[in-house]
Amino acid sequence: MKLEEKLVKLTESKYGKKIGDCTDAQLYDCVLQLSKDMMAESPVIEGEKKVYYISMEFLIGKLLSNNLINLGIYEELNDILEANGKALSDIEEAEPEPSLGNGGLGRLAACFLDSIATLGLPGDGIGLNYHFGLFKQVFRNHLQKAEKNEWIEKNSWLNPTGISFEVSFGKKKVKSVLYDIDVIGYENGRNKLHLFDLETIDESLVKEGISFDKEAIDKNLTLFLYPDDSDEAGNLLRIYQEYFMVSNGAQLIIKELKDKNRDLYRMDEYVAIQINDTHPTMVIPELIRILTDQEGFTIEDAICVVSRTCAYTNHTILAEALEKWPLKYIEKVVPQLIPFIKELSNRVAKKYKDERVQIIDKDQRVHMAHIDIHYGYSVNGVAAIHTDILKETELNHFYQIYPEKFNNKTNGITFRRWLLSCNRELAAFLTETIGEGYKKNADELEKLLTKIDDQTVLDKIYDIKQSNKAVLAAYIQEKEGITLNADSIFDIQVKRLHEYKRQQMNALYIIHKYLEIKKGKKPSTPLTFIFGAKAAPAYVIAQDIIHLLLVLSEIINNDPEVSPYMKVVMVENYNVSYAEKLIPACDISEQISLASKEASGTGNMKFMLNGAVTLGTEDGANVEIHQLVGDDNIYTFGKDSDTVIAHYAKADYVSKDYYENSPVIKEAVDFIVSKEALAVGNKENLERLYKELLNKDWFMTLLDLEDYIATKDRMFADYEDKQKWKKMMLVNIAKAGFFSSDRTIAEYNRDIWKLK
Ligand code: 26Q
Repeated sequence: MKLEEKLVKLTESKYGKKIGDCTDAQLYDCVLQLSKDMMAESPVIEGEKKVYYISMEFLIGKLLSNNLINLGIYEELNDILEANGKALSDIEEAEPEPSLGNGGLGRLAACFLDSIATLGLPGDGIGLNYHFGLFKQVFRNHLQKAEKNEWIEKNSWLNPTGISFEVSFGKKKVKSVLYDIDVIGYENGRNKLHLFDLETIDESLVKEGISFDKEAIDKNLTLFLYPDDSDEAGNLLRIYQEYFMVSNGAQLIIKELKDKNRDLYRMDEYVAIQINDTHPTMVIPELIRILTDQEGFTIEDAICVVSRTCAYTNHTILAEALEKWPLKYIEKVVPQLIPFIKELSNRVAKKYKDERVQIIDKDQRVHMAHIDIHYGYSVNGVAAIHTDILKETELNHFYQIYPEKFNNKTNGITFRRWLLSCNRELAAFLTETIGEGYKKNADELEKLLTKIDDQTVLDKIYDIKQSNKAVLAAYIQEKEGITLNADSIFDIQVKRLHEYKRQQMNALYIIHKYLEIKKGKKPSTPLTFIFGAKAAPAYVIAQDIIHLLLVLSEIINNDPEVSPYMKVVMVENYNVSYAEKLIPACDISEQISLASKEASGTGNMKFMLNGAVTLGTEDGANVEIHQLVGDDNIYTFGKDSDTVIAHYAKADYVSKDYYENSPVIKEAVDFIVSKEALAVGNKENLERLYKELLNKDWFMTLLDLEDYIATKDRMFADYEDKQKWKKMMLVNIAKAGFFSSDRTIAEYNRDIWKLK
């Protein structure tokens, strides 16, 4: 049956209407069904060995547009709808965004699933089906408020499977239910994302905002994604969630092996388990427990085969983000795991005396990463500099023991979502200019370099950017009620809010620029500063930084002297869908983390691919971007990672010295508690932030501020040279091929999974 006939059949049977008479929501429902039916017909990817990517987060974003692209029917459907007076883009708006992740790590997992299927590799995701996911962010009185995010509708991408397992928390038992989401490769077969839910989940537990009874585990377990990304203490609920996920995951893996009559003693020949950060670490003792208690393995055999099956990815060097759970907590949640964790720990203690490599430390805390490193066969970092720091500093004592386990896998992004879907105009132009090949082989983007002197190509890339900026300006007008000048420079920083990412440094630049304009020094081209970020609700300073940004936005946008030259926007509830609108419209990509702290970053890659120029420190994957595009096509500044690491080692960074020695820094910092700022903002928030910067500044904002200001000013000046800027855009696009997650996944497979 033809596509149009299929759709007509659906709209008529579901709503008794013709396509043109349906609402966008009705059409979304029908197109959802149509895609699901087509995906179900696509063959499941099979093979001897399969990878399970196990992760607390899968930040998959809306799925419609991507699935249509991967099914190869986007254009055709677009035309059909248009012929009926409908727009696919409107229909896409009707889809709710699943909010199953915090940020980078969760989005990476989603990109990886797309690439695993696209490369035709057998590989499934294992995670949790959080009903309200990560909180929805709203702004009230210039402060972030968290609300529940209801995203699951009656008809959705979730397919009930009928599969259910029992999970024991000591004597308490709960049951799971499994939902699958099909993951369709780009013009390839199908894998699955397995999301476990609690059978007895009770949404009515949530009354106000995001508060609920934390004790009622049998009702709350899969309500929320713990909204903490590396700060503040974790809690028992997080451990309950982690164990619920891994116990279900382990049972599913063993069930699938048994269904295929595989010999469990040779599990490692059929299965690789990629542990996404330490959050799923308990899968190691859990598998060992199941194999010994239920499958008759000796502890020796169980440890041996599990260790050859599990591989660990590290995403951070922030000490506070490395999970260390008190043994007591784990004992309270899953007493049955304790003997196994102790056994694993004892074996290590017997062999190695070094306190730094122990699993259970002197304070009876369990270092989750240490379980992964001792009892997994691979440890990887997510960018070259990050892996080097792990080897040389953070995990050096482990590297000494197991040099062969350590490897780098520089992150990547799926070009289906971050180019073909979010920037259709650019993708179409690239196809016209260098052919279709880059869609499957991202390195072919380099062909664009042959056009570096082709004026039509340069102009067109620039024009597409301008048109994306106009689209974004209209969207921001509608959503945020702020009018932007589409001809201004769009300078964008979007990512989770964290001091190490230094949104506060960007804010200080904005203050500096504001004061300069006040003094009569106007920029040649108007400037637009855009932020998007959620902050963990318990992370106090992060809330203060959001407050400052909202206060600055209020002051500056309403100042008739300044607002024609600069505007500041903090978009509400930044998420994947918002990113898809912001990234294609960006001129300057802010990647300004304190060197050594950002493991990789993946936003940096998305911006580059869409023709933005990076303003960044030599951190994470920025280093590799720099190497690829060369000195002339990136703006770097700030102290390097060695210098920063030395400051920490010697504890000799004193922020006040920088404040006192630089009138520019002093003026900007003082503004935070100026009369003007206090007239709009709260004393408590602003004073706390001011004091933090002066007395602590753990992430060394003031260390790099002057260099940042100078470099950013140079960048704005260079923007005036349109020809130069256009060439920089082109080089950035052309060199982005390396950051395709297809490349990353091919490397995981070659070095770690060895699937085929
Ligand atoms: C830990 C303990 C208790 C509760 C929560 C957590 C927790 C939750 C989420 C800790 C960390 C995270 C998320 C980390 C993350 O997103 N890291 C990012 O991973 C990206 C993909 O590799 C990198 O590009 C980023 O550099 C890194 O910050």
